Amino acid sequence: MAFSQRLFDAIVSGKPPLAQSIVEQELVSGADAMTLISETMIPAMDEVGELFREEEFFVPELMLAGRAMKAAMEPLRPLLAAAGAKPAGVVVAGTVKGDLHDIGKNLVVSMLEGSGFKVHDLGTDVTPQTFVEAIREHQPQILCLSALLTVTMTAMKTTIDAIKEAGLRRGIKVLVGGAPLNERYATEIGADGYGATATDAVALARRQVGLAN
Ligand code: B12
Repeated sequence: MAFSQRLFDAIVSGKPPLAQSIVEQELVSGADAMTLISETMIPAMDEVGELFREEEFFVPELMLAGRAMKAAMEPLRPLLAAAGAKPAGVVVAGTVKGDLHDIGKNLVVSMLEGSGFKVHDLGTDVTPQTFVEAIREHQPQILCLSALLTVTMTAMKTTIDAIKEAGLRRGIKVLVGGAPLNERYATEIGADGYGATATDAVALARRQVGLAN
């Protein structure tokens, strides 16, 4: 089954334990992890965003839906990670300063791990300096930056500039993503690539390390 109305409703209405148990049941019935994410769970978050925009939902509902999405991701995470085999490269990832959204970033991290990348996830609200230090420490080939707010998109540029100033820009490919971004903005701020989905993140990362898709 491609679309699960029960799961969609459990996420939109912000019920974490219910959302998680529906995912577990769907998996037992043979549902595919990526199909559940792309055809039910992401559309549910889009619906929540729409209800927030229309002022039918407010921050508490947004938070509950976010928690339900995270709970629903729990049983899927090991399945996404199990999909890959040999280490493909090293990645540092994080949501930029001022931004607390991490559901999309976590999906990108899980998918990259599933494709064999070793990912150092710095979490949310990550300062440019913390990114710089993590690059020094982990020597990644790829940096993944995520932002969901128009006001925090600019922190991506600040981060890229800080990496340049630290003399670390040459050795690393910077990939950016998040709902308010597009290809043009990515080019403007000097990123190496933009991806609209976690699947794009994997394709871009594989390309950057010279692996065919
Ligand atoms: C859940 C949510 C929250 C939760 C976040 C919980 C969490 N742990 O993440 C909470 C309640 C904390 C929250 C808070 C706020 N939120 Co909010 N939130 C959302 C919501 C509903 C869903 C976001 C989400 O998880 N989407 C699902 C994931 C899977 O999608 P995604 O993040 O886009 O990621 C995908 C791609 O973008 C891509 N991707 C993501 N990162 C990367 C990185 C790379 C390198 C690549 C290649 C790809 C990639 O791959 C992902 C998977 O396919 C959106 C609406 C929406 N539909 O986007 C609003 C939304 C983003 N929030 C919004 C707002 C305004 C806020 C608040 C300011 C509200 C307030 N007044 O306090 C605060 C800001 C807090 C802060 N400082 O960050 C606005 C932003 C408007 C704008 N243009 O700036 C939105 C768009 C809602 C709206 N319609 O108005 N929010």
